Amino acid sequence: MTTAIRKLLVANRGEIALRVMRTCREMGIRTVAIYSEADRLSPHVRYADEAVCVGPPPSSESYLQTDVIIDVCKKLAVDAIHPGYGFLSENANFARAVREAGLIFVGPSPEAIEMMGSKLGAKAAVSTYNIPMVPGTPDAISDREAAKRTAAEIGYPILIKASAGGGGKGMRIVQMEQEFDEQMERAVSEAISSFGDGSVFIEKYVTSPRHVEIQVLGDQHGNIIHLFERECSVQRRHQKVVEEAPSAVLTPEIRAEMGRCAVDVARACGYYGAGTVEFIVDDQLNFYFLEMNTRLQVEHPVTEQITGVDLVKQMIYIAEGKPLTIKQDELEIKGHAVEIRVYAEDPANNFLPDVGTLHTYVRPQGNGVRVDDGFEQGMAIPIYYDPMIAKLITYGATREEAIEKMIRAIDEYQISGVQTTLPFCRFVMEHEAFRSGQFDTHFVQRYFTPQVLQAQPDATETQLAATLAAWLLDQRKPKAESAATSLPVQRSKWKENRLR
Ligand code: MV4
Repeated sequence: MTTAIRKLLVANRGEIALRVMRTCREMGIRTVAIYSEADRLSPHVRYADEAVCVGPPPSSESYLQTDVIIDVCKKLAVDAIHPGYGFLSENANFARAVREAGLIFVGPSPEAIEMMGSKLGAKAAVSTYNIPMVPGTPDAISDREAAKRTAAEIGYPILIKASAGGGGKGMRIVQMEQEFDEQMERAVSEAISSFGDGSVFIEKYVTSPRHVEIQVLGDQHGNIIHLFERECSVQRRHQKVVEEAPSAVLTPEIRAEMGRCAVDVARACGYYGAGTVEFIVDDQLNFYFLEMNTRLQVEHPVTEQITGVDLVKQMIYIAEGKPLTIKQDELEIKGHAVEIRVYAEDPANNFLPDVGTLHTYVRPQGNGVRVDDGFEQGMAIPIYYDPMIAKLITYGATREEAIEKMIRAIDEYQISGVQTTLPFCRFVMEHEAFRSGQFDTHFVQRYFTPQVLQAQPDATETQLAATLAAWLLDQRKPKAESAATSLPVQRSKWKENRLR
């Protein structure tokens, strides 16, 4: 049975809310935005066909208000809710409440969310399939001495992980047996305080892993496909900074094998919707299943670029109950895509959030450049939410070309009023280890110091002042005589905001 979605509410904000609404518009689906008092002027609010304020700025009083959101759906005759990422996207109770209100949740079943929300649950679910996992304990640790014996068997260093954890929270490295008790106590108390669940397990610590994840799509009829991998090893404190597709190191054989495993992981939990199966890959290219993310991910655009598949469109079709029309053997990787996350953070100052007003905000354009953002020039970046300003995605025939386009696009990007991670991303793009593809999750730790940003080419302040003066003069001329209509683009300190 299929149910047509005519009107969809996006329970999110910023770039992802816009991203989802754009596809809805292409599909002829009417859109409803929700927004907090801090987001009244946001593009996602203006883009939507209708918009409703759901509360004060803090997320807990607005974007996380299940009952309020469902009420809005009833009042406005909404058929479906897309949760985006973050907020309520991986909240099984929310998905259940949506279903019980007679609405369509554009995502997986509450049962699948629940199962994969627990790392131990996920491991148990896939145990009947032939999926490589890091050696460790299959259950929550109840007997510490038994766990120590397991740790000695698999060999130190080991990692203690919280079953309910995510994004590296509640994770502890244990280098040797002497540290075991202390780290175990820390891990458990961190797990209890962060997740209200003290279940932990241990795994052998893979010392120099790459983070490679596989995008999957499943329909409600049991068809599951994968859309190849994304490599997300360049990250800082579990915050991804650069993502790309495909990975620079996978062979077609390993890719096919990982894809098959990812499809089995999805099958193991009766998955439908878009999901991501996360693996770590060691320096011998052995891969191990870690966990599954049951949402549309921030970095999904790189997959869209190399496959030509609109993932949000597929999510909507799946939610309507339609069978997948894409066949696995019809899919192929075409070209290469790179994404960087542009944050309002100061890379010269330990990446401290630097929220403020976007005095200058001019996006890069041109062939192979995609910018997914939720801001406009003059807007303030609210302190209440994630400080991501934009995702900048470039696409080229080869990895080299995508990287070259990225450097060009970073140089075109003009942001002033806040410090951003653009100079840091430029550093990554220029780095030999990144260029060669020989890097792992320790890339930032290993190579980045704030000093490396000083070495980047840029205009002197004098040059910049001259450029600005010329532009200002030009602006005062009558329109027809005007030689330039916008600031000339050069490698400048605009993005580093020296003129604030
Ligand atoms: C690991 C690991 C090494 N060995 N598991 C971090 C987040 C969570 N999703 C899994 N993580 C890791 N699990 C074993 N057995 C190293 C990491 C890890 C990591 C993984 C992916 C991307 C970035 C990372 C940064 C530090 C540690």
